[in-house]
Amino acid sequence: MVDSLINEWKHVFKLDPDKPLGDDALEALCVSGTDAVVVGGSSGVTFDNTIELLSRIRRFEVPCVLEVTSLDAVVPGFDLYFVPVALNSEDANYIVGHHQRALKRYGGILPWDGLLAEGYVILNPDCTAARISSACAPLDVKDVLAYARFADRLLRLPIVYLEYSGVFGDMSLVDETKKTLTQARLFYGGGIDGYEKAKAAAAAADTIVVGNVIYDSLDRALETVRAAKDSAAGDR
Ligand code: 1GP
Repeated sequence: MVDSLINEWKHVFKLDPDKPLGDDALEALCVSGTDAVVVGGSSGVTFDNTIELLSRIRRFEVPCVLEVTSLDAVVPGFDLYFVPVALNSEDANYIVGHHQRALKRYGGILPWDGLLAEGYVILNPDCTAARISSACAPLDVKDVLAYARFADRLLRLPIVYLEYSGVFGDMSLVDETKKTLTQARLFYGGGIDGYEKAKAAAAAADTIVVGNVIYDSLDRALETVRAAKDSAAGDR
């Protein structure tokens, strides 16, 4: 089952195809011990910059996932495809509309075994994803838990993703959300900028997603891998 591939993942890097990244930095990230590299971004993602980044990542063994955010940038050849469903969007396009149009175009040729839906709850109202999807945020804990249950129990989505992109979130909320899930894996992303925050987030979530810091400080980005491993070792 494709779901089982992600069940061991504690840490992933999210690389933005619209941001420059040198070969040495890319190599360091890919051989860092991270569990996977996710390619995705909220804006400026094109077929060309996505395929270019994929071909560079493919020099390494790390699993590589495309988070599909643009119909024009669906590049074949990734190990998995994550399809975001923005649960707290006030624009139905980000819950079902774009997805329905994608299936109209690609429904007959999609590698269904490699597709996983992510139930996003976008909690930083100032992030690009929140603005683009008209996310209803911030939310209180009851709202978040209700979305998490909706995704986990009703829709049976394999991933619930608490997205604080750009800011570090409320780890008690993340922890509480994880406890409500019965089968979905809890991804957390946002503001992880080094060892300490990565360790705290890895203790609260199942999988942590590290993005922006890659482009600010490669050393601090790499420390987050060790933090996730240390957290997992402490869990045992
Ligand atoms: C963004 O959740 C990821 O989609 C990671 O967030 O860029 O803040 O690390 P940061």
